[in-house]
Amino acid sequence: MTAPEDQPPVVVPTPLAIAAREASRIAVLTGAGMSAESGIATFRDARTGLWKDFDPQDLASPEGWSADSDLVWGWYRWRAELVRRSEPNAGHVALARWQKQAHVDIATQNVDDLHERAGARVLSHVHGSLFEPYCSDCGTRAAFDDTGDVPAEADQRVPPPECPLCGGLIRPGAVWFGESLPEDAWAAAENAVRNADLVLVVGTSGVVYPFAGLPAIARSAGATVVEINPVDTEVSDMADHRWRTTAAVGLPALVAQL
Ligand code: BV8
Ligand code: ZN
Repeated sequence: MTAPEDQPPVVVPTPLAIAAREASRIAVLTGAGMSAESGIATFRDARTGLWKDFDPQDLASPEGWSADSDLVWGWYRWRAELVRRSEPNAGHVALARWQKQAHVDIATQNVDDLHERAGARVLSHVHGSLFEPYCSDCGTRAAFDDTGDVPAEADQRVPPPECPLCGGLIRPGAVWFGESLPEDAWAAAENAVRNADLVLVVGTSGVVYPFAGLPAIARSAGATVVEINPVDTEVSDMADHRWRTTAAVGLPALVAQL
């Protein structure tokens, strides 16, 4: 394993370096790849993807919940514990640092809290949060820490807690497939990309709509769009520049040269 000082310096592509220095409003759109270097599995990377053991429609959907709420609750509770035991990576820290010196809006698909734990403000969690469970009947928010046992395995069934007000089942605070995004979160994300000079798309496969439509909206509004991702994605053709690097390598180098 070569020590970091032996690594060749990361060269920020010049057009991106200039755009980042000149932009007065920046929007950063993040997906599961943003948290990959914190050890949180992504959704679709075959070898490690969260869904390698499960069919996403079985778990991240209202149908999955009504079919087996113990399995769904156990999977989300296990994921929340995984996040709690993880740390923000250098990419999360770089974005938090950038926010101290420029107008940087972060809109994320991620349901983890690693941006916040790095000290960043998140404008919008468009797919909700692992840490904001609520009653599936009356909608009352449940305190995450009161939500009981932590499963040892991802597929361990854990009965969801009951709502103290109405007895309904407490559900994960994530937005499932077929569910509408929280209106305020979506509006904030769309507004951010419509008003940004520079939009970074970091660590997303660009598969899930309507979030995956944001780079096109940014482009039509005149923003420079830059993708930071080791591989091509469904939204690569919406990018003016494609930097084939990772979140924890690219973002710190970009922010360091501002
Ligand atoms: C909705 C929460 C209205 C749960 C998730 C067109 C318009 C509107 C809707 C649709 C449409 N077409 C289809 C739909 C339906 C559906 C959809 O998009 N389906 C897809 C599968 C085709 N959309 C919806 O249902 C949405 N709701 O539209 O409401 C409505 C209402 C009723 C009826 C109709 C419409 C709701 C979608 C929300 C689903 N919930 N998550 C949970 O977390 O469990 S989605 C889930 O996928 C996560 O949020 C995740 O973030 C998201 C997207 O995945 P990515 O983040 O991109 O992660 P992925 O693994 O795919 O990719 C990782 C990337 O990182 C890769 O590119 C990899 O190369 C890269 N990477 C890896 N390592 C690194 C890295 N990059 C940088 N650095 C690294 N180190
Ligand atoms: Zn209730």
